[in-house]
Amino acid sequence: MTEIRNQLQQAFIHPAEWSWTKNGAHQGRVQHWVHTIEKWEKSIEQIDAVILGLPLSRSSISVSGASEYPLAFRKGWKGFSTYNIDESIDLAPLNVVDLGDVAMHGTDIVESQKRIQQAMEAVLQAFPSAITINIGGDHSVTASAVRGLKAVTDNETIGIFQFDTHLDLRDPAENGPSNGTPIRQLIEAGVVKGNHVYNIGLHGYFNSPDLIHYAKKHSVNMITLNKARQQGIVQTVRRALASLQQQVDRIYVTVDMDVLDVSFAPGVPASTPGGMFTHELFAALLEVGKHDEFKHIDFVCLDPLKDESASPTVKAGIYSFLQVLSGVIITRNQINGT
Ligand SMILES: [Mn+2]
Repeated sequence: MTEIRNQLQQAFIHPAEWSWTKNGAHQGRVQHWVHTIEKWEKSIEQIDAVILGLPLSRSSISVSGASEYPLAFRKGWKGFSTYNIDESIDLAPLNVVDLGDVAMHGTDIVESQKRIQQAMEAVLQAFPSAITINIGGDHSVTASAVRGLKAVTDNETIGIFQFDTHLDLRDPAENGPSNGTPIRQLIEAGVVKGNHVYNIGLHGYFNSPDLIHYAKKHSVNMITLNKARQQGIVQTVRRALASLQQQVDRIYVTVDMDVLDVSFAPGVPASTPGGMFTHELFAALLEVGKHDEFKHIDFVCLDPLKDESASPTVKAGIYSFLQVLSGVIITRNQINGT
């Protein structure tokens, strides 16, 4: 483990600046359950999922404190039990290990993004069988993380499964490596093909005609929220995942929390009216976690500094993370016949 910890450190992954002190009083709560890499002494193979914080938001088009989310995410665990009463399952048997955060450069966005890519490569090499859970940061981190994924799995075809109000296909020539351009960056770099991108959650008046034109030209699969609701959100996710899985070797799921309606997600700078309800996103993410090939996910663009005092958005973010893992354990229990 010492060697692994050194490798992570060389890839700019540092222990979280803040972590929970474990004691008996936390029994059964999320903060008691999530391990830290510093304390993990069992084998690598026993790790089911790793958490990596990507605290970058200087690259956000709207002013964003999403860099503060990894910290708020960890602090918010105390409000959650590992037991999911809706599904009658306990997440406790899953070994989830928090690797800490990628250390960002003070001012250089491109340098920070290179570090994210390098960190992702190191994580994939160190924990090849674990589910990777990236906690942003703004949506630019997805482009860096997927580049890292591509570098490690070069002969594999990667698909993107995106929950978002926006296409994120703005022109990098105009907007740089910002949170408005990650999907276009990946398409232009040949990392991902447009027809291997599925976006669920598009609605209303938030994507300009030139972006729709680009999406159509590159055959990006646009599934509007209205259409998903008509066909059932869970059904839509199931069908879209199955269809994408037939075309690619590996799926990277990216959850831009701005997919949520602004009334549910006041702590997301780009959230809008007419967006997804929290219960719809939670149901969708349970379905994502259930998918046999589910392996990689990120949660981005949540700015805890903009959240309201009762932290509705941070809580929705943590709930979303737990839903995915509930899906994972449901499928494992089915496979194991328990
Ligand atoms: Mn986005």
